[in-house]
Amino acid sequence: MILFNKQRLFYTLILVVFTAVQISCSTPATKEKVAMDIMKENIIPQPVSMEATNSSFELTAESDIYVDAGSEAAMSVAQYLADKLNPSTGLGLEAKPTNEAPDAGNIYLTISGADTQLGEEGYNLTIAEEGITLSANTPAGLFYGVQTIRQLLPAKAAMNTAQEGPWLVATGIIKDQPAYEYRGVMLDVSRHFFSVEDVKRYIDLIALYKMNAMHLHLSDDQGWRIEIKSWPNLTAHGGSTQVGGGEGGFYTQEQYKDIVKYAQERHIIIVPEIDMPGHTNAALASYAELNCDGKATELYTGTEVGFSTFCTDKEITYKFIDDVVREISEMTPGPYFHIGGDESHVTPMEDYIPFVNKVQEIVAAHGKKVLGWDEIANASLQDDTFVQFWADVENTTNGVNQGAKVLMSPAKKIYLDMQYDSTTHLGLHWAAYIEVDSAYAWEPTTYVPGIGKENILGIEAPIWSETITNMDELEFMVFPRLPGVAEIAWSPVEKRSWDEYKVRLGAHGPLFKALGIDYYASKLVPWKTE
Ligand code: TNX
Repeated sequence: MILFNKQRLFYTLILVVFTAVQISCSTPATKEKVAMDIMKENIIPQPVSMEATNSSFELTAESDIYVDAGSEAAMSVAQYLADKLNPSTGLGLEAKPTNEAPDAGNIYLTISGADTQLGEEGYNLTIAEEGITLSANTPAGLFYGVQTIRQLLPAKAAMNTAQEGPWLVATGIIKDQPAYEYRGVMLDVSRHFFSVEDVKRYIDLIALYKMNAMHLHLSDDQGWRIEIKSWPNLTAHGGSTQVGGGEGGFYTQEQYKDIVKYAQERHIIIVPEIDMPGHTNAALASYAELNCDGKATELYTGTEVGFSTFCTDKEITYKFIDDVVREISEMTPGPYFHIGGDESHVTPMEDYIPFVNKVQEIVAAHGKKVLGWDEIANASLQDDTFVQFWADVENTTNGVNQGAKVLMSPAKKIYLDMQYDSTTHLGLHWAAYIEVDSAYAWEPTTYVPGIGKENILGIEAPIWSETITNMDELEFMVFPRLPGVAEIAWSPVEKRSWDEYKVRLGAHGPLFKALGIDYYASKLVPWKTE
């Protein structure tokens, strides 16, 4: 009897303790909230508007990411966020479909009933003590809101090894949308080849800063980097080397499609470039018939420009271009095909103009819009041809006068292969030395007189790879200038000042470190270590 009572007491006690633990775990609302000021967070690009509510939301092991049932694309954004956060936080966040707003403690992504003013790419982010609600009109908008959430979490959330929490997010309301529809980078994979894994890593890094275009410079004098089934020697021979005489390489069509898909999942388009009629030695070395004298050239591993040209009055040249544009366009869901057109110093202008005119027609016939370096404005531009300004104001103005929109890539400001200063061990300086402040403190709508916001498609920062041989070197040149380019492309001009920006940029030091980026620690930036 006594024993029985003791036993009962024991079990009652256990029950009491168990219930108490349960109550304290399942009612996070009773927990003291940490005060946090969202205005002190360091989001890049700077959002259009932010309002603080001075508390915090905590992501816990109970949290999940809910998404309106029925949208696969929205679900994949939720899964992307879970995949980014689970390795570091260990919270086991799951992407789950729902038909209503979830209970407290969760993240909710919704594309129903968002503010139409947000447009195609904007988002509203409401962070309350009870949970996070992200709403947008499209999955792309959700994706950009998710990048903001990632930046609001501690930098170590970006690591791929287990880290200690807590995982707090400052509360407040963010309304945000981009200034320009095209926000991109260009990677030269011809002078030095970069692997599929490298390209994917670069895609991931630009996604964090809400960029949406990656232009791949797939052919040049030194290498042809994309498999063309109807002209196999382009890669077999033309892809076999690179600057300095190394092995080179190329993407098979399967690999290219894999890159395109990887980018698409991150709401980034791939813009393929086949540079012509100049910068074509790799093709001219692979097929004798593309040369006016019918003789194949030697492969080239130096860094001179402007010595090669297609034979512009041979019919086979246009058959070749048609095949190349067709095969690449079929694998490319994005709207653009870049035809290069730069530095064709050995193509007489009377040949260059009809050539560009014909190639524009070929690209249009394969359903793509033409992009070309500013020299193409010497030709008669079609209605939806876009001119990429890199150096020549006269060419670009000529393009605008023909009704073309401009992609802004001023070499003196955002050529990421330009050295920071005279001590930079990589890169070139033919356009300028570009310190971090110079790459940030310029304004696209006033940079070229007569070219205003209405003429500008967007901003793109190229990196040419004559001196850049691997990802470590690429990241040193790209970071920390890239976030500034992303901000120019996204944030309203009245929200931008170098003195304020440099503090936010400095706060991204720990994030770069968490991502394993070996960045240039410019003395102009007050870097934070944690
Ligand atoms: C100019 S920019 C080029 C490239 C070089 C680059 C080096 C442009 C359209 N043409 O061929 O790689 O300079 O910075």
